[in-house]
Amino acid sequence: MRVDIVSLFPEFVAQCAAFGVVGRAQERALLSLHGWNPRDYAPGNYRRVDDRPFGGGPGMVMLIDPLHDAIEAARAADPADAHVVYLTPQGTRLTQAKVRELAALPRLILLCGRYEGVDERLIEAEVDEELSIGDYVLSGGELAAAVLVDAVARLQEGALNDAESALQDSFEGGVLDCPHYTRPVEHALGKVPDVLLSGNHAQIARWRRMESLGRTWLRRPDLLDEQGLGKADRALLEDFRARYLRGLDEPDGDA
Ligand code: 6GU
Repeated sequence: MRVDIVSLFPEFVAQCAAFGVVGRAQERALLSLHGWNPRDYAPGNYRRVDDRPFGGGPGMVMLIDPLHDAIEAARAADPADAHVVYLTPQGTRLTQAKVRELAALPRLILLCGRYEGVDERLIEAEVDEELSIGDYVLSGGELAAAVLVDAVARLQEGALNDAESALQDSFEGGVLDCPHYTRPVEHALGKVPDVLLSGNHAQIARWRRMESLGRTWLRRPDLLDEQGLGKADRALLEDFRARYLRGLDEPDGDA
């Protein structure tokens, strides 16, 4: 897929995408990134890209024209229809479901704001969707764009190796991942759970599923649709809860 970044700091996003799975996706030509700097489309010696807000108040607002011209230049660089996303804390929250939807498109244009924001008329005219990556404020959309690029890149067919893909599949159930351990078995920080050393693959799978469900219940109850769980999962979660509550009762016990 092709992703165009419209930003005062397009190299910032490119750097974030240069390593690991995303860097490899670019080497494999599964992802191509292109930067467009609105400053390059701003006239005059000052190349001004922002101005004071009508109505007064602090901060600056990004001007329509440099952004508009940068977006149009990005659109014209490829014949495929582009879905334009504005990264802003005012957007709807990015989820893995939205990532999957966007990852299936042929191309995206990501608009990154700085300052207090972007003139609303530019958003109305050019933007298809406004997205936020969470309930906190960043100083610009670039990090959010980098997050989105990472998330869509790893879903491109062929971006992940087999092992990474298998891992990915195991997350698709909407529950958190289970804990992982590697050597040594015995360490000053603790011992690896016996079940993982048992060689009993059914027991191992059962333990991992129980840990996943239990962690989701403890940490992210908002993700857990208990009614939607199958009978076996509900039983596993009951076992986890019973063990957890015993542990609360007996802080020195082995539960
Ligand atoms: Cl997309 N932009 C900014 N500036 N802050 C954010 C954000 C986006 N998502 C969460 N915080």
